[in-house]
Amino acid sequence: MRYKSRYRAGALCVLLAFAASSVAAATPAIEVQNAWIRWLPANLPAAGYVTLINTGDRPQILIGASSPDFGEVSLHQNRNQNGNIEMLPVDRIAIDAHSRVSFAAAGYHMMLMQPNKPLKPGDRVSITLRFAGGSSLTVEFDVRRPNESRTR
Ligand SMILES: [Cu+2]
Repeated sequence: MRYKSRYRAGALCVLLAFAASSVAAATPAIEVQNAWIRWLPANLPAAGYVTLINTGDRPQILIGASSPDFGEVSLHQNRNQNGNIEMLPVDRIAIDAHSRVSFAAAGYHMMLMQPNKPLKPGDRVSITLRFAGGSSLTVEFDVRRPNESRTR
């Protein structure tokens, strides 16, 4: 009798584990901190910064981003080429298991091109981050002046 009820509990655990893994396919095990957009005057292109924290046991790979407010969002990295800072497109940003990538510190940013409306400090912009494996995460970014980057 006791044996039987243990077996049932085991079957329930398997079901719960299965349900949890199918949810994980849609939403990555990623926490987001300090999502902000550096606003520049005179229609200069804005850049998005964020800290992505991988709370899971598997690496997560950011492969793209999009926003209803911009025609194009691309991943860029600043690199020092013989003393000149150049920005180059990157097609993936890996976040190892149980680690974080801070865009600003790693030289990454999201280049926001073709705005659908003028941005101003205080606005919020929704950007969807796409990860390898088909999961995605929509994040609200605060639009700030460059000298407000350290607030929050
Ligand atoms: Cu750029």
